[in-house]
Amino acid sequence: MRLFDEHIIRKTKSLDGAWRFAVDENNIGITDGWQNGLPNYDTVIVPSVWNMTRNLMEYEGAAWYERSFYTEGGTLRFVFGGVMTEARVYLDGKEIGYHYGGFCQFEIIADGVAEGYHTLILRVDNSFDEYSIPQSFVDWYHYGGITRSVSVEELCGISILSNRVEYTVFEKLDKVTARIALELYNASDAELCDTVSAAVGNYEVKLAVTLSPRETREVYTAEIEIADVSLWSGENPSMYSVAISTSTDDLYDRIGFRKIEVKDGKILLNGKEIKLLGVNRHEEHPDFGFAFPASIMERDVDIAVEMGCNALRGAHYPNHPVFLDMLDERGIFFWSEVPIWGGGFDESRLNDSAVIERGADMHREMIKHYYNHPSIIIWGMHNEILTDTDAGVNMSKAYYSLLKETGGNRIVSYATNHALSDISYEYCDVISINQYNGWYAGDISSWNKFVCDLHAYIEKQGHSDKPIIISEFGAAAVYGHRTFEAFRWSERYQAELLSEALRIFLSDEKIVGTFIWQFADIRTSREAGISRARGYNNKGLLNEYRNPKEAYFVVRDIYRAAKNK
Ligand code: ADA
Repeated sequence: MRLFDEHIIRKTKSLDGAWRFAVDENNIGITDGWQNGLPNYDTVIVPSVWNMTRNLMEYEGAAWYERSFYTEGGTLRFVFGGVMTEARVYLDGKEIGYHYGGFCQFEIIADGVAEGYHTLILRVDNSFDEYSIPQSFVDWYHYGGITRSVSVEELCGISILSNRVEYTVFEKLDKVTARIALELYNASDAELCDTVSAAVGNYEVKLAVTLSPRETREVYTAEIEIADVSLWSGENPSMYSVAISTSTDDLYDRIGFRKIEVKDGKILLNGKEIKLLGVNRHEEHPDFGFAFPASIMERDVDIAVEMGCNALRGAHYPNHPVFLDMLDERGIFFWSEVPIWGGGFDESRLNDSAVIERGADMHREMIKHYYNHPSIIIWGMHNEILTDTDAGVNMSKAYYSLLKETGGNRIVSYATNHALSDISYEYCDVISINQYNGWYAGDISSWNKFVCDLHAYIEKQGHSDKPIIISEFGAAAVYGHRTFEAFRWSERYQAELLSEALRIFLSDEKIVGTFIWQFADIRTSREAGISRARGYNNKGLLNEYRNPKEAYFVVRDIYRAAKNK
């Protein structure tokens, strides 16, 4: 699902709605042949998380989904917006695909499908092992299920599987040259020749292609030069339509052109300095989990804008593409990352090539699906891993070059909780610090000294040319705990801490962005919940139902004033 139609010619059909569902607590499904049909089942609505089903709140493990659908047959492409976390997909009893990772779209092609009714079955598993990303110890909830929309498409002839608009903005910012990378697929058993037409706005190019039967190939269009370009920015979120077609297929998308760079210790957007007034947001809601409704996404954006925010960090995983569409349209900057979340990864995990490769795959997938969003100005490679060890350095080095080489025009960073002992700062464009003075360590007045120590440490490490983002800071406040005195867990204390921290950060030349932890309270995992009131991470400016705490209004006044400076 996007905010616009992706196809006009291609026949697509939503598979959202009622599915058969069965929990496989003892993991007997495969041996008992559930891939051929579920023996017993309830009905659930997809997309959703199973945790919202009565008595499954804490269920972790395997569960099965089944649905039948009608097709005119031929080559089918199943599109899964998100399945938490591992998916095995069966069509009429035959396994047609496997995917790992809960937060990115994946697609599976099945050819030679006959006309008529067919059965699609998924085995979904959200349990953890030593190779899981994230590991089981995280500060959010372990939801499971088919969390985003499912659809089936009929492919015909030379089909367009994906696109990536690569571009360069000219020095004078008046012109852009772009070429589109197209992933084409021949959905037939014969060699086919066709002409691909690709247009960005009114600029069109054509490309003749010949593909062998069932071949998938990446091709580039010729360069398109766009004169008098209207660049994308916070104030002017200009977008161009992208329209690609062959004689039998089509794909529509959008692109915004902009130039983001780090220069002289600043972040420059289209040559002009920007400061990021941000907040971290989980795409989670107590009633929907990760199957987050688009209408609430929109409300979240409205609330963030009203608060004076110009940036959001999608902690700690790729957000729904519709949310990114909204940010593109509203000119809000976004930090997107994969769920490599510190806590659970010890050095041996970080050094494990299977973990490193799985993480790299997640980065590649995020780049593939989110490349054209102008709002994403920062790729985050991981959060709070051991970047004060060689294992952390190696992982950062590998992901930094992957994201720089293939991630388009973006800043690459990671969020460290080792501000004064990190040894990986070489492998980021901006140094991003998670720090909780006044909550886990010291009191509110210790921020001043911390910031001085930070500058000194970064200088000693030889990176004083790099700008700094404070990527997390905050305090927990239980919603409604409104008191005269400011003490931990009260709304007043949270407001005072954020106000003092922001006063220091916003007046510091080298700090170019602040991301408050966090937008709204979130349900947290059993492990983390032990030390968290209500089993929630209560550091939200809003509670989980989006009602504001005192800090929301305090931050709103500060951010609005900073924005208008
Ligand atoms: C970490 C982490 C967040 C959250 C936060 C906290 O920095 O990145 O996900 O757990 O701390 O509230 O302690």
